[in-house]
Amino acid sequence: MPESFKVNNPATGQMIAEVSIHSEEEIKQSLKKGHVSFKSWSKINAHERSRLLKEWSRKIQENKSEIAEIMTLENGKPLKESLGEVDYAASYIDWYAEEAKRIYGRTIPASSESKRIFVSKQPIGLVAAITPWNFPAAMMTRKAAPALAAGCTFIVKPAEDTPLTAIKVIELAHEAGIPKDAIQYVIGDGKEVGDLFTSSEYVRKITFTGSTPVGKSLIKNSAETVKHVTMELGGHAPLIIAEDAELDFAVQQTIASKFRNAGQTCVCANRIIVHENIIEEFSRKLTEKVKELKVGNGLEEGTQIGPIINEKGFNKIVEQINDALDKGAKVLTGNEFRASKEQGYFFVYPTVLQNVHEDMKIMQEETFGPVAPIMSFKDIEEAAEIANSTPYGLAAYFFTNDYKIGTYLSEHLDFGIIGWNDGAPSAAHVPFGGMKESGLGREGGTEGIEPYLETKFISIGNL
Ligand code: TXE
Repeated sequence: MPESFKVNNPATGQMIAEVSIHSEEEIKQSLKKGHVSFKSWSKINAHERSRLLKEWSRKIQENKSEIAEIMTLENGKPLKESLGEVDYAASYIDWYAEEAKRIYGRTIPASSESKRIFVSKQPIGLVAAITPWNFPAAMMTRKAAPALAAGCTFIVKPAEDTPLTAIKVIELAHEAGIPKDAIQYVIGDGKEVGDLFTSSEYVRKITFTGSTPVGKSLIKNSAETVKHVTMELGGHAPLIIAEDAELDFAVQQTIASKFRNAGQTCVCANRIIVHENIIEEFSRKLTEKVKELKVGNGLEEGTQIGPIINEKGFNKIVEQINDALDKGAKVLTGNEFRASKEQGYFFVYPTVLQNVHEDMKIMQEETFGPVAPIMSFKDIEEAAEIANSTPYGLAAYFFTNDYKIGTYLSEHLDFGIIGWNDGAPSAAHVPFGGMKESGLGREGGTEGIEPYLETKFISIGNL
């Protein structure tokens, strides 16, 4: 195993830092520390845990510009989006700082006068998280905040492409007064660290955001020691435009959903499904707006589309576009690239494809790039069928002011997140997560703290 790896700026390919990799022994030590620290952290009263979380959030806000700049340097997203992500990341800490004080038990009426039955909630123990590079701060705080709020201790392995943001945010947690061993990070290869996490006797829960195949292997490995799991995996969001939709609004929301983070989000609209009577007008309006999007280095003023994170991501996008073109798709704009394998940067210009059909890879596999494929439907039943036709079930969007169509789609789309006239429904106070192969469990909202709690019932007899 190499002793360090390089973190590169995906907009230029230049190295911005070299990060030391933790040895197997160091990782095992960190897991032990997290386990030992659970005994003291879980005993700290909820109001004090809440206060420490609020202080962490305050420190993140205080260092907002620095964190955002680090994020843009290692992830490539436009600085404005990075600043937005810092707020989003802090909002999970704020939300769970309050939820810490609302972990309630229950009293169950007993079947005999001499008995009392209580139900209590208690933290499950050390939580190990593996996070992706697309939201390097928020994907971590969305897990760390409810874990710490519940009284669990937390250890994270950030993605190899973007460890710097996570390191900075965790340093701020320590500065805020959260004990060093209660929230830790380890740096290393995904598979190697993942195996140490899943095989560790100290870890009681694995929480993961990333690709579906890796999620499946983590679930399998976690079964050995029956760990709790929360999985936020890939998505392939449909976005349906009904015949009556307000087209300008729908176009604006489609762009916001599809092209944020250069299309590298698990909830971004990947399959644009438009009523046949309006497909020409919608496609024209969308294409006009997409042509205006500015591609470039995320640190430059006005950039809206940054680079693709790495060569692997770039190759997958190009392969999907080529497969669609081979099978008859038509390019309305885009299908242009600025990439250098030697220098290590990969830009994909925002692309709109028409004449798309379901047997193209782009309609079946998560794209993770700024490509909007458009296909048509005749009636709303067909639209729902197309939408449900992949193994994914994370987010789905539709645009209509017809309450019957809206109600039908809300009830028939097999997705954990539904945006009805809303291209950006995610927030700290709502339950985020997928059905089918998009995952297990929910993060955010009141639901998001449950996975960090055990339920215990206490029966008192002979009273
Ligand atoms: O994902 P990986 P990659 C999807 C998206 C993207 C594709 C590949 O379609 O194009 O996945 O991206 C760690 N055991 N999503 O390669 O490999 C890895 O170190 C344990 C959707 O980046 O899943 C990193 O920390 N961990 C997604 C994290 O898993 C392992 C976000 C994600 O990497 C591991 C990212 C292993 N065997 C990609 N192998 C979303 N849901 O938003 C890797 N990792």
